[in-house]
Amino acid sequence: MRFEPRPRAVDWTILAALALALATGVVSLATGSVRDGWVFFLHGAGGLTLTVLLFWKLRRVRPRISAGVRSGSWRVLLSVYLAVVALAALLTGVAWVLGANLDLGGWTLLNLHIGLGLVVVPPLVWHVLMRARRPTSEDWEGRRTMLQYAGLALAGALAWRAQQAVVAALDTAGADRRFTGSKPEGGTGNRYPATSWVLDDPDPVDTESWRLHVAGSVERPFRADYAALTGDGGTVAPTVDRALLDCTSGWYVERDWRGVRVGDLLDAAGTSDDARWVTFHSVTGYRFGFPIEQARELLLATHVDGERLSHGHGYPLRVVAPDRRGFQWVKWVTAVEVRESRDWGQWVAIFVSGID
Ligand SMILES: Nc1nc2c(c(=O)[nH]1)N[C@H]1C(S)=C(S)[C@@H](COP(=O)(O)O)O[C@H]1N2
Ligand SMILES: [Mo]
Repeated sequence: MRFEPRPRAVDWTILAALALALATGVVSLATGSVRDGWVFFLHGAGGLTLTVLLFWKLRRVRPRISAGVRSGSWRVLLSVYLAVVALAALLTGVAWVLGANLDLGGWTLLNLHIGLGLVVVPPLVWHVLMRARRPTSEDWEGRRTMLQYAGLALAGALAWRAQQAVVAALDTAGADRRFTGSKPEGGTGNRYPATSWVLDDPDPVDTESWRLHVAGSVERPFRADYAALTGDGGTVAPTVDRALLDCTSGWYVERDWRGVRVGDLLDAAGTSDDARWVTFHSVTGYRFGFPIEQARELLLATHVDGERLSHGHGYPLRVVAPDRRGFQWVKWVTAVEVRESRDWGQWVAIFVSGID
């Protein structure tokens, strides 16, 4: 039996695998919960399967490519560009898993992988629009095709498993990765990278004038000063949560965060019956929201491992959101807004905040 499916089947499977890799890649950025571990598995196994498919395809079209490049056909050149970007995305993904990293001025090899993944999209769309041929039933027919695809899926899963084993055996920097791909940053307290993900870079917050506003769909909106939140003023009792901050740049730290439980703040304000979401606003305009039941469990931290938060890590107050990716841990919080509906604008705000 020939292991390689028919050309058109290979092409469409590449498209499906690319779509899967892109979709799981995007989704993986927004989740940090172990329950969503399968998303990361599909991303890894799908990427490895894609490598095999691309190998078949490139071997097949090689003569056409050389002819096209020699005659300077821009269509072929664009296709070559697509192949190069896609292969670079695969390569950087695998290299990251194997423990490699790069210092790209604050960006990591994982960021580069994400960037390459996004750069694949325009030439891919163009390639599909220009060249896609509808597959005929012959391309798929029969038990053979089913077996080929079962084999492919199995090979992807096994390659993924083997890769995990190799990394563990080599004990490279890749070995301590979480299922999200992130690697540990050591240290204690404030000693770990301070990350602002696009442009946020506020002046240090002056807690003489700073207040936390609790408002929106509540019965008794109020403001609290810094002392009230650290326990000195006694509005709400501080508590400590051990929680893991996992940034999509590919690192994580685990710390003891001390602060006030959001549920206590909401109880003090008395939420209305229609309250469904809670958005945390930063002094920079950055903001992120959570369903109210989840928001109640979160901590607004003033301290990390017993140290007052440094400016870079969000002094005076930051969100601590276990199982959520770092970008949702809003820093320099100044308002807790109780809402009746979801805040879609946050997806714009996290990209454009800090632009003045
Ligand atoms: N206001 C604001 N909060 C923010 C960010 C930001 O850019 N602005 N970056 C987020 C991202 S991407 C991460 S990973 C964490 C990083 O927290 P750290 O600076 O303590 O490492 O903060 C989050 N909170
Ligand atoms: Mo991040």
